[in-house]
Amino acid sequence: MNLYRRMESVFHVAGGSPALCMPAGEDWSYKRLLGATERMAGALANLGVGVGDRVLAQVEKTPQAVALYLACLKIGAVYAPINTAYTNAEVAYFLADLEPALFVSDGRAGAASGGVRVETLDASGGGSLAALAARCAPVERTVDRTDNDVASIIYTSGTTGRSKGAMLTHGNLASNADALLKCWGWRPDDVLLHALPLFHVHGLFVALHCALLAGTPMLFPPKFDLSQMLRLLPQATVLMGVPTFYTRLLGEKTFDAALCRNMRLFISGSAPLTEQTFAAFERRTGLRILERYGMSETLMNTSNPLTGERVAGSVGFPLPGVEVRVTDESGAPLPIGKVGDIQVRGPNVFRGYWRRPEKTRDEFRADGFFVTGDIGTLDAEGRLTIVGRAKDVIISGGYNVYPKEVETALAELSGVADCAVVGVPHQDFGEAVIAVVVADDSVTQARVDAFLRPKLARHKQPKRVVRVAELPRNAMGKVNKNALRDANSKLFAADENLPQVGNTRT
Ligand code: MLC
Ligand code: AMP
Repeated sequence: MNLYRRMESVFHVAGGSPALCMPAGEDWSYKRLLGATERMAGALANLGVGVGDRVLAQVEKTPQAVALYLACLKIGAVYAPINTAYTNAEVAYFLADLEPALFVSDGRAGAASGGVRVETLDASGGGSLAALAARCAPVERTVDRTDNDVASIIYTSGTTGRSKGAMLTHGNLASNADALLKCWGWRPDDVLLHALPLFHVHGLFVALHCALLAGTPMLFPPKFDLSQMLRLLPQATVLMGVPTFYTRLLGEKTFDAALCRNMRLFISGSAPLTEQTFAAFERRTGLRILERYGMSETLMNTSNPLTGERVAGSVGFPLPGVEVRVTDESGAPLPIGKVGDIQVRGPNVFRGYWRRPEKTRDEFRADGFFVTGDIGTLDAEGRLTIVGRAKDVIISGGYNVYPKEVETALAELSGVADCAVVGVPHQDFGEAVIAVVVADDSVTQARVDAFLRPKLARHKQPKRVVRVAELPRNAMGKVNKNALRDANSKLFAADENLPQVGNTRT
């Protein structure tokens, strides 16, 4: 059924109790969120957006943005959020690929819409769409949808460096939320500290859905801000974050067990949590971070247990209804303890890539298992440990960066003869993007920064440019990226401005 139908029945019951608690503004009750969603649905209908139409959204994290997402679910439209850091050049690609009926922009200057209708929703929750919603009659009717109907398209890049839209259905979203509510023992008195962005599955589906389907409050800062987090933590019972959240908290001397007095669950995902961070966090707070594993195409796959041993370095057991196997290159399942491709099957697995049937076929096995591109191993108890990635992707602070995309952009800079982009260890972001270039003296860090700024979002831009005489290549002519990673593995080791997790003690 339409996922929003379930949510609205929860909202009616929750009524005047808080839904979104704004650190710098008025709190939103469930009743207010329900009303805002109905008016936003009115605005979308007024603009001619209907069942199956795509809505591309590049909007800041506000209650109005939540109402926009919920309104899309309600009227059967397909919500496609993209990172607010994307440049206008990057946005042009999404507009062309998605062909949305509407583009909701944060109102930045210079964005060309390629003929698509544009409305704005800005960081204060204002803008032309908000103004229209205030004028429109609320729409009460929630459209019928089946489990198989697409609710959202989440863009995720492939090894080719071009983003593909992963089509997630109402059934994918609902089943995954149900599994998480159960596994994480969601309680009526839970208060979620929601500090993630709203344009990825972690913040939009995992975090938001748990709270909305339980009718519990969220503390809703616009982004992760360390001092604000320290102020909000004592009011919260659950935090979901990427590992950078935890290393930053540990880097703060005043972060201690007393601030976590009401916390029952710290959840980490989207990138590997190091055993060092896991151990340092337990020493400081007495609490063990619960690590789980997911991706845009599959939502959440595995989780460490709520009760029972949470093992550092492991991402835990398959969620209820989810099957996980580890195979060799031919697709044959491997025995316990062997390292191979992680494949996933279940109600959480997406329907396919938007307008890319061949790519969809390539990534599924005949028996319905999806090839994640991650490499791992299962132990005798059924716990999964991720040991690496087959896909050429860098995960920086929880954001995926595709080297090919950065290399293609950088190759256009005059003076660059050859280049390779890799991720190297970084205390704050886990991995940092660096570019290794064969180039003349004109190719400085400053010139690379200035050249890439209008082309690529900030997190994709190399934090260091390293010049070499030539790139190491194998007999096939392919760049040996492992050699580049090894040679540059200590590049950020001496950065004293970064939180040193291992050294912090209370
Ligand atoms: C910001 N910057 C980054 C960055 N985020 N650089 C590399 N990697 C990142 N992730 C840039 C900024 O633009 C800035 O550039 C500089 O780095 C320092 O900025 P900051 O103020 O320290 O960054 P901040 O705003 O605090 O952001 C850091 C962060 C944020 C970790 C809080 O990146 C974040 O919220 N990440 C979460 C991503 C996420 O939700 N992932 C889920 C994907 S879903 P300058 O100009 O100052 O040099 C998924 C599936 C699953 O993976 O399993 O969940
Ligand atoms: P995305 O494509 O942005 O959804 O990112 C998904 C990828 O993030 C996965 O394929 C993994 O490589 C990685 N990932 C997510 N959770 C974890 C985790 N707990 N440990 C290691 N990697 C993770």
